[in-house]
Amino acid sequence: MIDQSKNRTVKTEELPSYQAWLQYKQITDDRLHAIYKKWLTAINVVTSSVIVDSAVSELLLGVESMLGYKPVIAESAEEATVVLGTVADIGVHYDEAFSDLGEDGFEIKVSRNKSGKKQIFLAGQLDQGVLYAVFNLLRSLQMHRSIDQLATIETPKNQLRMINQWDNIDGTIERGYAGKSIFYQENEFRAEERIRDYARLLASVGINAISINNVNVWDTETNLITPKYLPQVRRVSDIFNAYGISLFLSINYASPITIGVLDTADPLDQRVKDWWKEKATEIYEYIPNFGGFVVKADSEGRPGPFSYNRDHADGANMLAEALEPYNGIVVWRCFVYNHRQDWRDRNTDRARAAYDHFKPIDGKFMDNVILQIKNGPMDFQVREPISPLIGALQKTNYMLELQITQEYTGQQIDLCYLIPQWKEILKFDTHAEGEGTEIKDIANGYTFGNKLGGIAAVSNIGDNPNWTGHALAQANLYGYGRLTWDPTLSTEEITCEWLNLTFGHESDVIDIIEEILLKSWPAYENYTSPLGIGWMVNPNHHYGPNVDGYEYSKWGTYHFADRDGIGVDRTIETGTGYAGQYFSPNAEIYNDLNKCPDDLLLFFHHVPYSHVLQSGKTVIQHIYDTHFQGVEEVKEFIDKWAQLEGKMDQVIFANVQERLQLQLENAIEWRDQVNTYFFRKSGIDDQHNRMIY
Ligand code: GCV
Repeated sequence: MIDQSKNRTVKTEELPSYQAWLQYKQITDDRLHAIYKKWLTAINVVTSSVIVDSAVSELLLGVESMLGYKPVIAESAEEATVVLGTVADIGVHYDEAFSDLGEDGFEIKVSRNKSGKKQIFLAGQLDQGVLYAVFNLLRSLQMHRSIDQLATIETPKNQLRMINQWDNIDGTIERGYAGKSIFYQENEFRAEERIRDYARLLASVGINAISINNVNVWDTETNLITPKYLPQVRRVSDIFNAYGISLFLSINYASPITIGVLDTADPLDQRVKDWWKEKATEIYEYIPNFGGFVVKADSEGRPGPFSYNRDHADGANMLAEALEPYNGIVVWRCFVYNHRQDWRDRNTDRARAAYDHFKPIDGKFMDNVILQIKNGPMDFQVREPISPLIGALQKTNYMLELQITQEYTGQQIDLCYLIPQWKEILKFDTHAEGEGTEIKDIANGYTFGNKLGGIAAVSNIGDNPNWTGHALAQANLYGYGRLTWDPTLSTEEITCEWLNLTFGHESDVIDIIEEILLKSWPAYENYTSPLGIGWMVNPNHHYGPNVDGYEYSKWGTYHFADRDGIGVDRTIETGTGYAGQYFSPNAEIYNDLNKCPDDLLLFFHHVPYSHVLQSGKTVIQHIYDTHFQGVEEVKEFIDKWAQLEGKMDQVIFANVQERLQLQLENAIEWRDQVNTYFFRKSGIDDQHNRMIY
């Protein structure tokens, strides 16, 4: 890209859209600049480690970029205005006491020492806490907070704060909408600089674990755990470790056959156990800090223990035993269902599958296994109920899985800000231990006293210069990290932070973007599939409408629309019984046609088009109204965005403007196909006589 004013090519790394929320914009307010400058002149580093080195270089970079000078590294306490290190190391040099911070926690203290000197202490319980303290301080400065507001004590609410890359080693990304992989190209690893910048972005929002390859582990990727690739995996691991992030690999459950010499992957076969033990030893020789394995087994055609009539506890424990001596963990996914269903079969219900498979083996998993459960029982739809398995498992470690990449929510062509959706998920009351047993407290292991807990999410980045394809989709990655750190943060707080860090502080800019972001999930829901039924997308790539696209397929995702009505009967009495997998009173609410919330009605009930919703509208009129409304909302986004021209970075402006036009085309297609389909099926007119084809 040519910067006309400087008459030179601007490097990708210099683009604000590349720097994302780590732009460290210059502070132009003289008063604020002067205050910050007094406090940030000399840094005394009392802990020496790779992670603390990252913290120091980030602090120097941030201060220089925001305030225009580089603080000096002070040799002594006397000169220092900032003291940075672990609680223990600070204790050796200073007479300061810190709170009990927990493993990844930190404290920022602002004080004057005995001689009246101003000092900021950035103290971590461990090294990674120091890094989090630095990022927290830098965020506060970018938010233009006063010195009084800098002091804070934070401990992350989730132990595992994980990102799953679905990158293939040929450079493609399964469900990736932002270019190619930053990790791989044509079966080799790519340059490391961009990976480091990704590590910085992730660490800045508190992520502490990453799996770097697709959970569908194809033949070449199976070799990532062999000496052919382990040295390169080690290099990537070192980059992430320097930012407090441990590296995991997705493995092929059938590895002993695919890359070993065995004819079985039976988890109870001693040869298989030994193979994995030797493999673990080899991996840890290369990568002593290796995090562990992520496993998709018996799912969508991937191999698993079912082939040997073993259950998933047998499979997971066999791997866990191999990793245990090295403190490695097994992340075992619960996305297990029959993907070869006969659409004529009305008894099999994909929504039931995770609970049916895993509830009976609750308590059989080793301590270093953690199950990973998708937020909904189907697959990351714009709206679906919470997986009933969360709360039902009470003697097993498990964590929540979210999808940042927008597979079913507009593929980063359409805008869909997902933080409000995730907030609803985290706040959902399962009633597993009576009223107030929210997902956020179950996922982190607190409710049932689990040893491990946390949240994982599928990443939305690629090698697009702006990381996420749609520049505003960066907000989903940012918000995911922040929510994983602290699920009690409100949508408003997270949105405000991201906007200030990315766009600065002009309220006429910020207010417009905030409004668009907050309206985008409801708008997307309005013009796509109604009332919780989901799907209706084009098969395979999942973008754009195709009402019957999956109706006669094997994937178990049906809407059962006929001339009289639509929806899946999942009630206890006449349906698949899925509603009964919830605790009371959720089970009764979902099961009861009159109590079930409108937005999930068609997920739980098959109803006539004339059924009157709690909103007072009929189902068919709701379908027409929301689809017309959704398109109007996208038009509003376009008008609002146009007001921002010249008020922000031109590259970001143009990117979003272009995507919004594409979104409008998509929304119109959804509106017209869905409305026409249901008008033709039902023969019922729109009360407002709008154009339906
Ligand atoms: C990685 C859905 C997606 C698949 C994905 C799978 C999973 O089916 O369409 O691309 O595979 O979920 O989560 O394993």
